[in-house]
Amino acid sequence: AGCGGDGGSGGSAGDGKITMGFSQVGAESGWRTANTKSVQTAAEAAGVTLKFSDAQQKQENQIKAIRSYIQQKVDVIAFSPVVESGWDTVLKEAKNAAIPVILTDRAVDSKDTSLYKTFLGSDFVEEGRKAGKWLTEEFKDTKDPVNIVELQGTTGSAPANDRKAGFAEAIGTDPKFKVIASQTGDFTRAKGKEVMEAFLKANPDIDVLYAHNDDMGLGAIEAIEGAGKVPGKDIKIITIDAVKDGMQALADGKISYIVECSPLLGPQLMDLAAKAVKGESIPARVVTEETTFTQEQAKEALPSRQY
Ligand code: GZL
Repeated sequence: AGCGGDGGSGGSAGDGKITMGFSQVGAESGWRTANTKSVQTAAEAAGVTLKFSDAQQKQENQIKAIRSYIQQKVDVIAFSPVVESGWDTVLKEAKNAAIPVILTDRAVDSKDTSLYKTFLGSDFVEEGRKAGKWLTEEFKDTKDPVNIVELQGTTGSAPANDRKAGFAEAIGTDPKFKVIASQTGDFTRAKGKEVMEAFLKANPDIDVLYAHNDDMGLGAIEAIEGAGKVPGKDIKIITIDAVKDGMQALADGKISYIVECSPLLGPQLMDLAAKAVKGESIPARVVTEETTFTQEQAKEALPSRQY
């Protein structure tokens, strides 16, 4: 890097190093843990000074964290918005302070897209479509109704809204697919188990569980086994993420199919942040590369999974 010079706003020590303020959703799932590790490791590797906060899945904590990063005059702010709405005010404050903002993982529904430089993360509608497509394939020869229960992610979050929409679009092609119950499990195992217990009590003949993440699916497996049913056999289970514990359950035949959602956003985030701080143009949308796994593919992939 060149001589000291002005390394951007007050956040950097003038040595070209940048300071990033990162507001993380929380620590609600295996995915989130892997995502946090990816961001922290990538910051270290990129020589980015990282100020990191965990919002315990509360929007007001994220807003507080972003305000404190503005006060500290960091060079760049990155965050994963726990829900889609309610960000315009604080994002306008960051814009007025001339601090670039990068959305990672989840999106916001702000109409004013000048409030952030880019959104780096998965296409959650496509993830829902992939889950639905597998189901229509799996049950293509079935004539009877296919009763589906759905464990939604955090209410109001982009992944919950979009995974629900994508799945509904894919199964909407055939009226035999019936979503007989759909409720949030807040992306956690505990809540997933609790809600699945209620689903099982109210619905004797569930054929399929569609869970918006592995963790809720793993909690639901405990409920299914507690009810004396066999997960993967009596009730087919489709989840999204492909974290290690989910992949193990897939390899063990308890989960039937997993749509991957990669949490490894750290390196791309640091590249985008460095460019944003320098005022270089960056794409408004960077979509994560990710795939899907059957039970056989999980057995092959497990040994080399990073998370
Ligand atoms: C998706 C991410 C979701 C994961 C969940 O990108 O926001 O939040 O699917 C996590 O496991 O809790």
